Amino acid sequence: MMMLILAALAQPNRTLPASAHTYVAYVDRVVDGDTVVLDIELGWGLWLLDQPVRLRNCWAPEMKEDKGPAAKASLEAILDNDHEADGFQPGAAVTLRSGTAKSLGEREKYGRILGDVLLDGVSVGGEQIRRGHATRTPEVSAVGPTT
Ligand SMILES: [Ca+2]
Repeated sequence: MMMLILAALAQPNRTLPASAHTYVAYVDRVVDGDTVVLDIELGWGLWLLDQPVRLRNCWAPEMKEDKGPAAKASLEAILDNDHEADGFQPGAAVTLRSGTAKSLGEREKYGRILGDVLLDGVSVGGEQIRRGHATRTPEVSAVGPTT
């Protein structure tokens, strides 16, 4: 990855794609109602493992807040890889979508990737909002590309 990052820095005027990047990823665990840890498959046998991903445009209460644990449980229920077995099972395959050219490489204030996570084509963050465990946050505090 470092080589890729250095190559990107050496070409500051390169044209960024207009469309989002889309990756296959697998759910490792749920951190809270709006953050998951994913193993992201980049292609060519390359992986980004254990990446905290903040669901874009979705805000759920912190774990220390009253409604935090319920929001986490809801996201675990959505992303559970085995609904027959008790508790949360990791490994569900999801689609991770980056931003468009304007927001490519977008990360939020704690350095987490900001992305859209889709399960069977449905936005996981949107589902959290529909279930009443999160609110939409177009103003989520992004700090822009880390490069
Ligand atoms: Ca289960």
